[in-house]
Amino acid sequence: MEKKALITGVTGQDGSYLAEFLLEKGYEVHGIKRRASLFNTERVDHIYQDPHESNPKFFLHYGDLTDSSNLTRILKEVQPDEVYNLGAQSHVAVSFECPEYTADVDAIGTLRLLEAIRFLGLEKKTKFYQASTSELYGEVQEIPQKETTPFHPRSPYAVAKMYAYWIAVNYRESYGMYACNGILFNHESPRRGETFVTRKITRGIANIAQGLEKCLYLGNMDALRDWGHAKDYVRMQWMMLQQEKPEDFVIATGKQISVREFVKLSAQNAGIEVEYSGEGVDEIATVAAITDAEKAPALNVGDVIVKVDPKYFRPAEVETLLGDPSKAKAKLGWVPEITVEEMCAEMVAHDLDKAKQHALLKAHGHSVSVSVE
Ligand code: NDP
Ligand code: GDR
Repeated sequence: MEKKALITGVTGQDGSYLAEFLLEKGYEVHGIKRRASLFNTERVDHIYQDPHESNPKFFLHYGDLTDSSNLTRILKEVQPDEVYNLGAQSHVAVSFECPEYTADVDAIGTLRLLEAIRFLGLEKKTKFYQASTSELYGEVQEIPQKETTPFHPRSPYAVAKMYAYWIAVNYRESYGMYACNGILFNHESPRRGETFVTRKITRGIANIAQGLEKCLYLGNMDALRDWGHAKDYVRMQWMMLQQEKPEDFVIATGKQISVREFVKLSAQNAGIEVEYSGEGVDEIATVAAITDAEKAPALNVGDVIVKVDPKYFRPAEVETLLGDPSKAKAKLGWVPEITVEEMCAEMVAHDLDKAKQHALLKAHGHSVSVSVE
């Protein structure tokens, strides 16, 4: 029998890769999208299926994690075998600006979904995946972090996700639900939101190389992250729901690099060697050499392309994260296939393509706006 999956956050980075993955596996896939004043389905447009055609396998429903009756209605209609709760206000820095909303969506939204499953009597049928996060470790108590490492969240986002983590565990223990947490470390791709640091860097450097922007402003350059590729991580989300018993898993690469190193790597992929000078808020990255002038026609040796802007510092920072994915490897045979170097190359190539198109439009007199945050 064909399985049905429901994905919250289907229009996001992970939701789009997961929907593709499940469709390839033969699932009927339902996703929840939010109402927006502009189209917000760009990441899933390529898998859109016209509901008027015969036998569609991909369905989008309007909904929101803040709306219990809506979630209950969709769950009742779909009767999913698997629910992937990926929807969230997922930006750590923004959670300091909008803490109450973040708690409502990320913490109580998870409770709403679990409670709707229970209310509908689906708790023995529907398996539940919760998008937990390495941000739970925050002020790290142990290096590397594994499933047993104590939590110390450092942002309203992480505190909300901590509630979601424990409520998923609680529904598992209280009602025998197949509910599990994937404690995922940072994962990126060309579909990563433009305000997360990796994408901000690859996009910023591509735009600067093509003459669309002058300088990239960043916050904490010392932050260390264990960055993997979203494609590898959604595969693991599915694997976690195919076990006999629900368990929580850390998903990570086991390797970390700093924001500063990620800038350097991105620049190299854009045909530029950079050198750093200055310290703290005065640190800058300057073009030391151009290795591929076709990729970076707008730059000259000596140009300053990265500066620090303290507005990107967070009230409480997570300085270092490094995951230990041994349990996932031992129990599920999961290993990441894409390295941070390969991922960075893919992201820069994608953003350079876009920047070249924009530069061409600009050269022909069209107005091109490059949003920066
Ligand atoms: P994105 O920010 O790319 O996607 C978030 C999704 O949630 C979007 O589809 C967004 O809709 C949707 N959403 C936001 N608010 C609501 C709401 N109120 N009701 C319903 N849907 C909502 O995140 P990622 O794909 O990167 O991450 C997926 C999940 O995994 C998130 O829960 C995130 O917190 C978690 N996570 C991510 C990691 C990462 O490194 N990427 C690591 C660990 C955990 P819209 O498109 O309309 O904005
Ligand atoms: P993070 O990702 O907070 O780890 O959360 P992000 O890419 O936003 O930050 C990573 C690190 O880079 C530092 N940084 C900057 N960050 C941003 N966004 N913009 C900047 O200009 C900048 N300069 C330096 C940050 O301070 C931080 O240390 C992501 C999200 O996907 C969460 O949803 C997820 O749970 C975690 O990863 C795991």
